[in-house]
Amino acid sequence: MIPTITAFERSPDRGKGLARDMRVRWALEEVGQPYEVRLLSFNAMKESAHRMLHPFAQIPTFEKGDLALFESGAIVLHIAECHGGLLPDGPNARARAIAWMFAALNTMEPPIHDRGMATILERDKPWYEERQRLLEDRVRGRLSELSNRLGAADWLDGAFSAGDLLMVTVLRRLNGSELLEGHPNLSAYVARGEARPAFKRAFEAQSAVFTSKSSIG
Ligand code: GTB
Repeated sequence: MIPTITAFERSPDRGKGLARDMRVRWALEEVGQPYEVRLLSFNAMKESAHRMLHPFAQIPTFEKGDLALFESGAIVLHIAECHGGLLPDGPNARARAIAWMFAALNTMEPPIHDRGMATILERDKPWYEERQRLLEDRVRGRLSELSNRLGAADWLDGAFSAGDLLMVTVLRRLNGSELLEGHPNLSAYVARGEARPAFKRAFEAQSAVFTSKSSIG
């Protein structure tokens, strides 16, 4: 059965793959699961038909048979549990990989997201510069800790896992910033993720929305 996911009809990043459908596309590509994409306008996303799938009227969602899921982390975990390749087999290694999934979404993403949102929404506020410094310090702190833990390893805990997949998508939001480039091992880690064939296929599929209007992943 081919799952259907939802994505923005017009993402504000214009195809840079920063919206959260990218992590779901990447996970599906990693496990070799074909998928379809329903593109939504902002208005359609807020209509009751979509709210039935997503209580907060956002993307992405995932539908397969009688299962409908929201929350990108839950969707990636579901994909990883249904297919081999994104989680280790041993129970301890599997639990640690899932801990990295939570760390990506719960520890790293909030300060990175807050900084990104402030740059878009708060630029005209008199306190913008001061708050931005605080937000950047929080991101810097987390990046240092992550960089120390990663060290010279390729991936966070042994082989590439769903934890790395989520972490790379979270860190990509900082691509081109001195925050990420200040940590050459983290820049290389992101580049390693982006070099994976499955990432490239997912990236092409989402950027095609802006070029050829393709809707098949
Ligand atoms: N916790 C949820 C999850 O992980 O699935 C969060 C989902 C979410 O934030 N979805 C966003 C959305 O639907 C799109 S991804 N927003 C519309 C709304 O809330 O009304 C966030 C996003 C969008 C665009 C960029 N960008 O262009 O750089 C980056 C991230």
